[in-house]
Order: sequence, then C-alpha cells, then structure tokens
Amino acid sequence: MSEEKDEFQRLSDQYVYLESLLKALSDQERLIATYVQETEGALSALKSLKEGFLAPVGAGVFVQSAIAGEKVFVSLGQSVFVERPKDEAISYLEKRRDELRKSVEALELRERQTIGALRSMEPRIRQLASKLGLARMVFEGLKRAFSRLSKNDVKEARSLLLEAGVALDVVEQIEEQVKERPLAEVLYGYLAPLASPDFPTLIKRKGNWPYVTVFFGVNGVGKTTALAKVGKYLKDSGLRPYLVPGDTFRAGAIEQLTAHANKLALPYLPSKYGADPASLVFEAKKLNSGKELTVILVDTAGRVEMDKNLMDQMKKIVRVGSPDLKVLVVDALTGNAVLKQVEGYESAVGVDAFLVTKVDADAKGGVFLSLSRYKKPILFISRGQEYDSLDRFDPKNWVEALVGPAAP
Ligand SMILES: Nc1nc2c(ncn2[C@@H]2O[C@H](COP(=O)(O)OP(=O)(O)OP(=O)(O)O)[C@@H](O)[C@H]2O)c(=O)[nH]1
Ligand SMILES: [Mg+2]
Repeated sequence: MSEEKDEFQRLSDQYVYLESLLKALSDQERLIATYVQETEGALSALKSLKEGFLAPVGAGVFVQSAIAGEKVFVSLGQSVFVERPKDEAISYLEKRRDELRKSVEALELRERQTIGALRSMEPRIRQLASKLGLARMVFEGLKRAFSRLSKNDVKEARSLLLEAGVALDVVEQIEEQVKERPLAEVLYGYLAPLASPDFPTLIKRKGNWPYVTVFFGVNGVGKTTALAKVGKYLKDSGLRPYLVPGDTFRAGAIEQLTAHANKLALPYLPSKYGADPASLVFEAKKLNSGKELTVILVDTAGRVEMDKNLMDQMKKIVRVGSPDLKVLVVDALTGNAVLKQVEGYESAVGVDAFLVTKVDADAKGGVFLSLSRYKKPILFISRGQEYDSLDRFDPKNWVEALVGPAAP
C-alpha cells in the first residue's frame, strides 16, 4: 500500500510538472508565432518602402527609411536594431523569419512529445488512484493551484482554483489562512468535517427500524445509480435495504430502479407512474415496521430547475416519511453551480449529507472544497457505472494526494 502511495505521489507530481511544461511550451509557441507574423509584416512593408517613410508594421516593429534612401533602419521588438541597405535588411529579416519558424516547429515537436508522455502515464495513475480509494483524483487543476499557492504565487493560484470549481469565498479564505499555517493543514481543516460516516453503524444504532434514507438532487446527477450502489453496499454489510421508486414522474424511472433491484436481488415496493411518492414512503414504512436492520432507500424525481411542484412533493415526502437521513446527490462536474443546488434543497427540505457522483469523470476536484462550507458529511463518493464503484470520502487521503503528507 505504501509503495503504491509513493508511486502515485511520484507519478502525479510528474504529471502535474509535464502539464505545466506543456502550458509553457504552448505559450512560447504562440508568442514566437506572433513574431513570425510581425516579421512577415515588416518584410512586406520594407519591400514596398518609399524614401523617407516611416511604416509601423505590427506591435513593436517599425521600418524606417534613412534620409539618403540608401539605408534602412529596422527595429525588431525592443532590443534588435540593424542599420542596413534595403536589400540587406530584407535578407536579414528573411533569415530571422526562417529561424523563428524553425523554433515554432521545434516547440510543436516538444509539445507533441509531452502530450504523448502525459497520455501514456494516465492509465497507471488512474489504476493506482482507484486502488488507493482516491477515485480518479489526480485533479490536475487543484494540484497545480496548490503548488502555486505554496510558492506564494497567489494570483495564478486563485485563477486556477476558480477554474477548478472552488467557490470564491472559499478561495479567499484559503489564501488568508495559508499565510499562517501549512497548506495541508489548512485543507485538512476544511475537509475533515466532510469525512464519510460509517453508514452501516449509524443504521444499526437506530434500534427502531426501518431507517429511512431519501435521495434528492437535480436531473441526471446520478441519484438512481447511487441509490442502487448504496443498496448493494448495505446488503454486503449485513443490512436489509428496501427500495422505493419514488420517482413516479420521469418516463422509465420506475423500470430503471426495479431493474437495479432485480439485478442486485434487493426487495422493492411495486409502484406506478403518477403515484404520490409520500404515500409510497408511508406504505414502505408500514410494510417494514419493526423489521430489524431494514433500511428504506427512497429514489425521487429530479428536474432541471427547482420548480415549485417538485419542491412541494419533496416537502411532503419529508413531512410524511420523516426520514432519518436526507441525502443530496450532486455531480462533481457541476463545479460552482453546486452551491445554488445545495441552497435550494437546504431551504426547502434540509440536507443531512451529500453524495458526490461522477468523481471518475472529474479532473478538477473543486466541488469538495466548495461543499466544505456546509460542514456536512459526504455519505459516499460514486466513481463509475459498476455497482462497486462507491467509496467513503477520506479527507486525509485526499489532502495527501494533492499536497503531500502533513495532514494531522
Ligand atoms: N461516469 C459516471 N457516470 C455516472 C455515475 N453515476 C451515474 N452516472 C451516469 O449518469 C447518468 C444519470 O444517472 P441516473 O442515476 O439515472 O441519474 P438520476 O439523478 O437518477 O437522473 P434522473 O432520475 O433523470 O433525475 C447515467 O447515464 C449514469 O450511468 C458515476 O459515478 N460516474
Ligand atoms: Mg433517477
């Protein structure tokens, strides 16, 4: 395990280094390409130059004919000056243009090689990350940002953090705190409250079963998939999940849930479209009343916008079903917009925990830091289509993967 951790650390550091190298190469290539263009401009101006004429040709490049008409005065950029007869000046500029073109080609080659190296590292990094329970937590964006921050390049770090989907106020707080404490400690301070609880133990402790868990969230975030995974996880942990297809709205939603239930051999409440989800939960609770270790998992309908009908339906589920746990499912790819979702559900029904999905597809990772402001646990993270791709969120591993050890 520790050897694999070291390898992961080494590879992901190297990956981040190569990515920043790639960025530097392409910035340089773009810059030199503009020099090529400016030189071309200067050349054509020079060729059509009339005596005594001052011709501005692109930023920083001026061509001026000397008084005698015999010599031209060529200034390239800020530092290169040559005073030459017109023909000589032309061949000088042509030579310079060709050299610049060669530099562009050489840079392009190095960029292609760097991209190749990056691509060839990715499978192993992903494999290690998943073995270490980090999902695909390479999170290049965050890693780069943190490396800038630890070098006191606050401006660049800020824009990288924002790009990675971290909320602005969180970015500002982190910037302040790193002035006083090591970055790893600051990050751990934010993320520690998000650590996943031991869900089976929570349920076992309840005593008067069934334990009711409702999954909320906007359209397509992965509620139904996550619910099925949690069902399997709980069953594997010796509990008795019971599924409720509370999305009686979207076409195919009931079949989707019952197909998962059949595949996993989990019991569920039969339902039909248009049925009132709150009544389904009520019914499920009645059927399972007093049944030891039973956990009712309720799927709900998602919509793109927080419309009033949906929210009323959610409120009714909560009122009638009085769930033990209200889980808001959020998609890691949502970035900053996740805050609006949290606030919408928080004010309507209240949120007890998060479940973050699609972590496998997210290379940014900002969502965890954004969620940290709510100080609520992340029940699980979901990282793929397989039923077993469900992990607990471990802030310590997460911080270590990003900025190295030092978390307490
Ligand atoms: N890559 C990846 N895809 C996922 C994950 N979880 C869900 N998906 C995919 O996301 C899509 C939506 O998943 P659902 O579980 O149907 O989402 P939902 O929130 O129930 O959607 P609605 O019921 O329509 O609101 C499906 O194509 C899933 O296969 C995950 O962790 N990683
Ligand atoms: Mg669904």
